[in-house]
Amino acid sequence: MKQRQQAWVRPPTPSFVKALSSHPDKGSIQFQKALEQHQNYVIALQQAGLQVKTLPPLEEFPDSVFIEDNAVLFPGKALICSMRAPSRQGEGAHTRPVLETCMDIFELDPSAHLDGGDVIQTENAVYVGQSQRTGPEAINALEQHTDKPVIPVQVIKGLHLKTGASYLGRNTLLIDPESVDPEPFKEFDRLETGSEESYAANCLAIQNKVIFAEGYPRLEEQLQERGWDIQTIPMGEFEKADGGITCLSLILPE
Ligand code: CIR
Repeated sequence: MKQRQQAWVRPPTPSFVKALSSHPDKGSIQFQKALEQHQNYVIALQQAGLQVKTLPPLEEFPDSVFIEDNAVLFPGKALICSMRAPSRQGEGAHTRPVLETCMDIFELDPSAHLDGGDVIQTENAVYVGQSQRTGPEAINALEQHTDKPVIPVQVIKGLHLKTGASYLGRNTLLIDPESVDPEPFKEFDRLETGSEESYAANCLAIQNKVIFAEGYPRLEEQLQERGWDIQTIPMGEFEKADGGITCLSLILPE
């Protein structure tokens, strides 16, 4: 029997209220509510057919719930990121031992900065955001681990490339062109968020199912019309910490 694809998550801890954020409501983050939203997220992953593995929470790292940023995963190997934000720099060392159990590990040179949230992988290319957190050195570092072309993308607004764009599969890309330069993605069938629904640009597709932030009805309807099966979940507490849906998991390549 084929094994289910795995998703790894790390629940928030009480220190999550001190997460890095540029959001105006960051002062009202509620830990208990974040924990409930995280539990809902896990259920959504399971309902999408993934096997979820929960790693221990890390109280000393307020942003460690955003585990996507710790590593870039390729089939059979993981590139552990070297993160620019000082308060996040020790997170990768905690995620590495679990990744080591099932794949080859490579560490990014500490002089090169890269967050996993800046990497979108498609069938034909690896796109890397040039953002507040990820610099041009990451392009070369990624090229050493993939045969696909590595294409830089300017992040205009927001934290990461994936804050403003998501690849769903079937050549479909969701994008906020005010946050992410759309030019490198012109070959895709693009669905634009508009500035009011920009937060929903970050979503997670598992085959035909899309885990999607609650409260963005226009985009939700457009995706449904295109045949995607949408599962909405509340993301308010994570949004206040500049985090989106993909940030909350590491999905192991099949
Ligand atoms: C940070 O500033 O690092 C966190 N508060 C948010 C990280 C979001 N991660 C992601 O987009 N992959």
